[in-house]
Amino acid sequence: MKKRGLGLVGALVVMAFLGMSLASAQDATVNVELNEWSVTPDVSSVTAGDIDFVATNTGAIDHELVVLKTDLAADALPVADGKVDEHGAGVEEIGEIEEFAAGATESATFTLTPGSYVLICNIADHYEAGMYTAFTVSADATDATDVDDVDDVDDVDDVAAPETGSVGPLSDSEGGFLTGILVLVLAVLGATMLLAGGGWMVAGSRRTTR
Ligand SMILES: [Cu+2]
Repeated sequence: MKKRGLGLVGALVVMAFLGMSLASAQDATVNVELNEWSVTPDVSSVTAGDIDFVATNTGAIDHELVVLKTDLAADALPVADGKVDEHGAGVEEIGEIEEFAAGATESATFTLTPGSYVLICNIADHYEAGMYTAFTVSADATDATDVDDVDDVDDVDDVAAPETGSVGPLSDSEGGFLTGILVLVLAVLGATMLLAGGGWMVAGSRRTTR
């Protein structure tokens, strides 16, 4: 009985891990609550892919959901006549669920690439009243541990350059970019050494750079 119980626990653990890896894969669903005056997704980040946005208007008046890709801070988007300029400098409109009635739920699927996003309601004056939130899309080739690594890079940036203030999303992309460059340089270096017949030097360089 004990052994069978352990086997069952083991199977459940394996199933839990499988479920977690499936959940972290692309094609996620993001449930977003819209009301006066906030935009509240149930997750603040997803991995890149086709993302189903399910927006529920829990407020008393019409609202909409606009997905913007931007490195600007969520509260610093360009505004004209009470509305965010969805095609303004540094802003790219990815998709929109047109305004819909209080109490209703609307959904749409948008293909999101890695980067920083802001979710807003762009009915006149609603953005400035507070209907916005930052949203992050990470690379789909990474798993949960890689996301942690990106956070670590962000922390290092914050410590090294406190003057830059709260530019978290920017730091993430900068960190990923620098890491990519580093990996590329190491790969080219390694290939060059192998071609030169100095395979032992690659092992040496790995030891010193890691
Ligand atoms: Cu609104």
